[in-house]
This record gives sequence, C-alpha cells and structure tokens, in this order.
Amino acid sequence: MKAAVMRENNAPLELEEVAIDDPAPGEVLVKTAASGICHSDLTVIEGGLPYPPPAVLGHEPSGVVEAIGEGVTDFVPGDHVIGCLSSWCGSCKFCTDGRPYLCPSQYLGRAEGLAPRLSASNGDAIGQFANLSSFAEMMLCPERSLVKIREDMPLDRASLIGCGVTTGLGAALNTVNIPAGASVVIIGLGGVGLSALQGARIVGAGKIIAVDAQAWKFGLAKDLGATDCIDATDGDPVAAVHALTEGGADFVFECIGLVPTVQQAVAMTGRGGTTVLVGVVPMTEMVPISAADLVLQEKKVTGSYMGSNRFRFDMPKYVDFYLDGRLRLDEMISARLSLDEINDGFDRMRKGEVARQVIVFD
Ligand code: PAD
Ligand code: ZN
Repeated sequence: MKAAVMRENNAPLELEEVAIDDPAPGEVLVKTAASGICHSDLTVIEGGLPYPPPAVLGHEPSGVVEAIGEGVTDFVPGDHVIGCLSSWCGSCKFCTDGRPYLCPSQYLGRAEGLAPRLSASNGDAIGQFANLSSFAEMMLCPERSLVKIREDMPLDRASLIGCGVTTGLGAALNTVNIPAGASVVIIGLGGVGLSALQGARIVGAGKIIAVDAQAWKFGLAKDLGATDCIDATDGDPVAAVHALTEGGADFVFECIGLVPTVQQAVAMTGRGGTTVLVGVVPMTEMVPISAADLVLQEKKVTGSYMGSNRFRFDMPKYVDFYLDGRLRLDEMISARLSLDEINDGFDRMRKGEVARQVIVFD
C-alpha cells in the first residue's frame, strides 16, 4: 500500500510502498477513507512531540473494515468506522473510573513476538503512530481504537471527528461544565478551536469570543457561533477580552499550544474562571504563570486530553449532531487533498491558511 513516511524530523514526508501485516487476534484491518491533518502531526514532524522515525503519522481517520482478526466481536467487514488514538484496556484504574482516554495501554503497540504492523520494502519495521497511521491506504488497529458509525455519515467529514472535533467539542462538553450564558474565549481557530467554539455554542454559552492571528478566519468563526472576534495581531488581545467581559471570561480555551498564548489564556480568565489548555506546547518548554493570581482570584487551570473522551459513546453522538445540523463540519474543511499532496497541506497549515484539511483516498 502507499503511505507517507516520516523518515526524519523537519523534512517532507516520503511517499513509499509500505507492507501492512494481517490482523492478529483482536485487530482490525481498515481501508482508509479519509484522514484529517491535525497540528499534532506537524508537532511530531517538528520534534515537539517525540516519536522516532521512520514512522507513518496520521491519527484522524475514517474508513471501512476490510478484515478482522480472531476474537474480534465488535466489527464485521464493511462496517464504517472512525479511528481514535484513545485505545483503552477496560481494566486499569482510569478505564474503570470512567476516564478511558487516560488509559496507558494507548501507548503500547502490537504484542511482543509478533511482526511489526508496518514495514518497509526491505523488511525494516516502520513505526505506527497512535496505533493508527492514517496517512496510508490501509490501517491495522486494535479493535478498541475504532468505533462503528452510521452509514449515512459521509466518511470525509467523519474523519474530523477522529481527533480535532472530539478534542475541541469534548473540551467544552466533557472536560468542564459550561453553564448556559457563561462567557467563553477560544484562542486559535484551527480544527480544534473551531470545534471547541461549536461546543460552547451547543451548550448555550453567552458571549463566545474567538481570537486568532489570521483575520480571514473571523467570517467562519461568526458563522459557526462566535459573537465577537479579536485579531491577536492588532493590539493587546487580553485587554480586548477584559473589555468585552467586564474583567475576564468564565472559560478560556487555549487551542494553539504556544507559551505566550497559554499565558494570555490565563490572563484572559476572570475571577473564579477556568482556563482550559488544549493546545500541545512542545514538551521541551515550560510556561511561567502567576500562582498568586490563581490563588487570590481562584482561577483554575486544567489540561484537556483528547476531549476527555469515551469515544465509543461520544463519536456516534457527534455524528448524530452533524446529521441533525447541530455540529457543522462542511464549513471546517478548507481543502480535500490526495495523499500525494500531503506536504503542501503541512505547508499551508504552517502558514495558517486553512481551517481543516482532509486527505481523501479512492
Ligand atoms: P491549527 O494549526 O489548525 O490551528 C491553530 C490556529 O492558531 C490557527 O488558526 C492559527 O492562525 C492560530 N494561531 C497561531 N499562532 C497564534 C497566535 N500567536 N495568536 C493567535 N492565534 C494564533 O491547529 P489544530 O487546530 O490542528 O491544533 C491546535 C492545537 O491543539 C495544537 O497544539 C494541537 O497539537 C493540539 C491538539 N491537542 C489535542 C489534545 O488532546 N489536547 C488533540 C489534538 C490536537
Ligand atoms: Zn490530533
């Protein structure tokens, strides 16, 4: 099969012929239908999230089940599925206390003693990112990386739910409890931020203030539910939020992953408010924030990982949200690309020229 391989950091992905193994017990072979391009893939390429090359990235997929391994009970060939990196074991303390998205088993690959799931033409193993590797024509996944979805859901739009939508929407719907009428700020209007924005709209937030450095995104943000937009390149965005919210917002979602915007997010949060960190700051960096402000104003700062999902429960619900018109995905897709065009897609993402891009397979 054809796959885009990361051979080294900070270099274009290389299109190669890659071998994919047959499903072992508990595994499912999926023909990839579509894969969104998420900023986390770019962060891996740039070394901000360590993952050793050679590897096939891509973790926002939809597809159709091709074959199942022994003991697989949840899928049959022909099922339409979304893949998610939040694979879970079902028996650890995180799974049993209702937070399977924290299950450490998601970091395990194939059982020892088995051949690698992916390998190069010379037989060398190729890393499978997030148990998915969706920048490839086929995926070989643990059954607990997949969820079956309705067949009337278009698969290109379904792919977005695999990461960005679940991350942003889940940050607003699962990680925190936003009361109707609360003021919300979204910093960063990529696939993740626009999904958090829609989550705020769905729960009935009051003011929904969208902040980005690319003013062209404001038309889209307003269309998706923003009440106000702030151009981060035009004056001080913290002062602008304070002016709109009488001293700070109830909830601020940082959806970029930069040190200065994390600091801005905390500063934009009002007394008693909550800062939700969704963007992934490169692991090599630390963020200084005022602890006294947190104490004296009782601000809370929380991370949000993969939208605090229980994806087998959440994703079919998000599909319903799309099909009944409450979740808007068509507008979020700036471009559909072929796998051959993937490096152009990353260039456009670096320049901030797109909302979400989706690679579609034949
Ligand atoms: P994206 O690149 O599509 O969007 C980022 C947005 O931020 C763009 O609209 C930029 O214009 C905007 N931006 C950049 N710099 C600034 C600035 N200084 N001020 C204002 N706006 C700016 O990214 P994405 O939506 O794919 O991902 C966003 C982050 O979320 C990224 O860090 C990614 O790694 C992270 C993520 N987190 C999780 C999780 O589980 N927490 C999951 C998936 C992605
Ligand atoms: Zn992602």
